[in-house]
Amino acid sequence: MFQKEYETMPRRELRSLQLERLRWSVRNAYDNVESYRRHYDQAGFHPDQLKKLDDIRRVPFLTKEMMRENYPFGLFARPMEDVVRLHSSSGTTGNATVVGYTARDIEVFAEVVARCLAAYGGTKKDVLQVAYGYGLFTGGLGLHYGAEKLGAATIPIGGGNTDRQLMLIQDFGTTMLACTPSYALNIADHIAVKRPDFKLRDTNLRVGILGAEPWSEEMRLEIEERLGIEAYDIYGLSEVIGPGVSAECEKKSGLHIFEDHFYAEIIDPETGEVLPEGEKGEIVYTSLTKEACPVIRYRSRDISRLYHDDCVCGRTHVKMEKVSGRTDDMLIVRGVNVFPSQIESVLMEYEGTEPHYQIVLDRRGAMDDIEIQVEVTPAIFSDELKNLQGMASGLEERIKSTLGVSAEITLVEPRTIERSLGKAKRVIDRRQ
Ligand code: DLL
Repeated sequence: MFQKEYETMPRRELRSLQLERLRWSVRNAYDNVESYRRHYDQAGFHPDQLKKLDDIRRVPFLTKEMMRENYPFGLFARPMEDVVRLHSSSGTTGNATVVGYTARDIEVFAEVVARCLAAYGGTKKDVLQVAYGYGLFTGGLGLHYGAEKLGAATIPIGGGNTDRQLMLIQDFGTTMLACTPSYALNIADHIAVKRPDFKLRDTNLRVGILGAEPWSEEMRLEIEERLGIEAYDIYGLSEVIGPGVSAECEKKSGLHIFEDHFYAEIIDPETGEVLPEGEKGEIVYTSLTKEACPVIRYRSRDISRLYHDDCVCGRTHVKMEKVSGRTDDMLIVRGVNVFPSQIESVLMEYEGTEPHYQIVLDRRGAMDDIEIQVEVTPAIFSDELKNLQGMASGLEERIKSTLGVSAEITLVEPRTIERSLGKAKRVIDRRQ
């Protein structure tokens, strides 16, 4: 463990540390950010009302909209002279969200990522290839600083250029590879099609550090098998810090949230009500130590569940289930709520499919139409037409019985769905 004293802190002690830090963090926001002050004054909330941890429920939520309205620096609690780094979300809809870090924030960011790497068995003897994008996205630099903090030899290659990735894995003796799960599959495909001579299993690569997008258990198995690695989940979001909010441990059952820095709650996304432990809903985060950009009760839109399970790894921090989707990812098709991750699970359980798919939504008259394009293995594709038709209708039936919606399945040739270097684009919505 990278910071055992925090990661295994007895719950009582942890809660009292959280309360102390919560008070500091809310004060930091209220005293130094005008938008927070106005927001709280209007709602009749004052930081002095925080007497115990549960009082956090009195604090009004922070939403993505509020972050956008304050573009670029409106939510900063420190002057620019104290800010040493800026990151930003891509901002495909509306203003981008900008986050700033003080030197101390960067230190914490590196520490939590180093904790993740240690949880996957990483040590300073490792050689870590960072294939997340560098730049405004927090993935590349986040993993980079964490790997250096751990003392690993860090390779800042960034995303893409798969042949070069393979060359470095071989020549530099890479032991851990950090990238999105969709890019990991992309690498597996590339080897299968273009470099069948390349034997990944003969290299030192043994661990994948995969995150930044939802991926199913079925996809984990596929990646582990095809790349011959252990694939671990890493989670985070720019607003809260970047990667390193939570990580799986060797048990690979849920991700420990580093609760000495991030306080998590689950709410009902419709009513905003806090749900009891174990129930599924939207995760809300509060940063407990961030100086430049405090987020207090930030509605992440990510859907998960929180629980404690006396983990064998010894960490006392709460676990979150693998994120199954986002409230704003949820597709409403003919009135039925559908998550892309549910579709993925059905597709991947079916023999002959490849883990590359796209969901295309359209409107035919007044009706929503859903088409799922999924790649099949070369062997299946060269099969007789009637077998392909049988497979498509088999999948349609399974989608219907599992999700309750009818979808049209189109089986497509291997390698026809566009590959991503970073986060995959699974849904094309043409309904507007
Ligand atoms: O994706 C940070 C990150 C970089 C995490 C590298 C892990 C590895 P954003 O671009 O702000 O930050 O996107 C955050 O991505 O709210 C989730 O919806 C999704 N996400 C991130 N990690 C996971 C994961 C980075 N492990 C948004 N599983 C989050 C599922 C994830 N979804």
